[in-house]
Amino acid sequence: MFCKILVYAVSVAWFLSLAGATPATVTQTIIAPIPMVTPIEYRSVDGQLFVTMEARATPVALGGIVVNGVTYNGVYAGPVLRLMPGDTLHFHLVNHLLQATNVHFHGLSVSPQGHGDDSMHMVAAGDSWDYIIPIPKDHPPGVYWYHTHGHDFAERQLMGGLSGTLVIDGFQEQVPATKLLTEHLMALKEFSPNKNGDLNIVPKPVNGSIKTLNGQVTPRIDIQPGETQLWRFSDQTANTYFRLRLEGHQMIVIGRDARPILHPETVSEVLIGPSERTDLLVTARAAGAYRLIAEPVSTGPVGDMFPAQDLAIVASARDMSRPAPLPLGALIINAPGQKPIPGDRIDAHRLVSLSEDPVTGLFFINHAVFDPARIDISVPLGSIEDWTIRNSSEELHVFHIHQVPFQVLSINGKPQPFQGLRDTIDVPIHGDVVIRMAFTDPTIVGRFMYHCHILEHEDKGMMSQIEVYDPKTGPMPEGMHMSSDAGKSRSHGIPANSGAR
Ligand SMILES: [Cu+2]
Repeated sequence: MFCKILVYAVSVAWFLSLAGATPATVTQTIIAPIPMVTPIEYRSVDGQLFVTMEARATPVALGGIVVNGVTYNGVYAGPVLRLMPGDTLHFHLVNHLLQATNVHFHGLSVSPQGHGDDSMHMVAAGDSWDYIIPIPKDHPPGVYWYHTHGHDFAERQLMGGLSGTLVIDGFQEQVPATKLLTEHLMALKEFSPNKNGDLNIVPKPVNGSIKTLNGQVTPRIDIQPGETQLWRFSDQTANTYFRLRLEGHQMIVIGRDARPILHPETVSEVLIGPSERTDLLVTARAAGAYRLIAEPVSTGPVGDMFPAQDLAIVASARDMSRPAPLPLGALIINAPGQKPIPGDRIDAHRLVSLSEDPVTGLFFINHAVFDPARIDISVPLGSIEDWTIRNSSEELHVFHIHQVPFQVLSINGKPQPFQGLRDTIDVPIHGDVVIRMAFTDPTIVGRFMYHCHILEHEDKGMMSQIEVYDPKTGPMPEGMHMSSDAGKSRSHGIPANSGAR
C-alpha cells in the first residue's frame, strides 16, 4: 500500500510539472506512469491486408516483471489489424507452439468454411495455415478482435496473450461528431503468472490476476481539459469482467460490439464482459490526474471475484503543441445496418439452456458438453429465429454466436428498446435473455459455434455447433466439413507457454 501511495504522490507531482506548475525533473519523468501505447498496427493497402502471424512462446514484460507468454509476433496485446469494408484479410498463421492452435475472427459476418473463419480447423504444432477473410462491402464497421479458439485450451492460450484487435474502419463516419476526435484502441487483458512465471491459470491462481490496458499496467492516458476522446475498449480476457469508472467524470456509451448504439447513454460506470466491445466518449474536466478504475466485480455465488485495480491514470493537461479542443458536436448516429430484425415471421423458437455441475466441474448447453462431431442445431438459410438463452446456474455467462449478430428482445421478461445488433450478451443468474437472429446472409452458410465466452466455461463444455445450410442442397453430409486435422495434436497437458522453440 505504501508503494502505491508513493507512486501516486509522484504521479501527481509529475502531472503538476507537466501542467507547468513546476519544472519537471529527470526523476519525476522516470517514475511517472508511462504513456499508453497502441500496439503495432497492420493496415490494408489497395483492398488487401497480408499478415504473417507467428504464434510462439515469448517472454513478456508486464508491470516491471517478465513472464512467459504466448503471443502473435511477440506482441502481448496483439498487433492491430485495420481494414475497410470490402477488403480481404490474408492471415498466415505459423504455429511455433508445442500444441495446436487456431484463430477465430470474433464478430465478423464472414464465411465459416474452407480457409475462412473456421474455428473447428486446428493448426497442429509446427504447421501453418492461411486464413483468407473477404470482408463484405456492406459489413458493419467497428472494433472486432481475433483470438485463439482451440477447444480445451482456449482459456490458457488467451491468457498467454494470443489475441489482438481488428478494426473495420467507418465507425466515425456513422457518428460524425467523433471524426476529429483522438481515437484510442484499448485492449483489456489480464495475466496471472504461476510460480514459474508462466501465464497459466490452470489451476486457478491463488494470488489473483493483474489487469492490463494495451499490455501495460496502469499506463497514462493524456488528454486536454475540455477535450473529448473516443475510447474503444475490447475485453480480450479469458474470463474477466471490467466495471470501469473514471474518477470525477461521466462517460457516454456510443457503441457496443462494434456498432454504434442508436441512443447514446451517459453513465458513471460501464460493465464490459469477456469478448465484449464498448465505445465511449470521455470529456476531460479541469487539469488534474484522474484514476480509471476497474471496480470489483463478482460473477455470482459460484463465480469469480475480480478485485478493484487502477487500470490507468488519465492526465488532463494543456498541450501547447495542439489546438484547443473543440466542443463535441451533436451525436447524430447514421448506421444503416442498425435496424430491428422483422418479427412478422418467426421460423423457430429455441431454448438454449446454460448449466453447470459444481461436482464434476463440467459446463453444459442443453445438458450436453461440446462434441465436435455433433451438430446441435440445423437452420435453413433464410430463417429468422427467436432463441431464449437461459442461465440455470449461480454465476454469470456471456452468450456469443459466431458469424451472425442478434437483436436482444428481452432480459428477464423485460422488453428491451432496440439499441442495435450485438454479438455478445450477459445472461443474468437464473435469468432469461430472448434474442432474434436472421440467418439470411448467404455468406454465413456452413457450420459454426455458439458458446459462453467465459473461456473456462467454454473449455469445460459450454459450447455447441450450428449449421446454416442452403435449402436447395440440404445440410452437409457428416464428416464433410470437419477439418482433416481437427483435434489432432491436442497436447492437453502442455501449457501453451511451454512451447518455445
Ligand atoms: Cu459461462
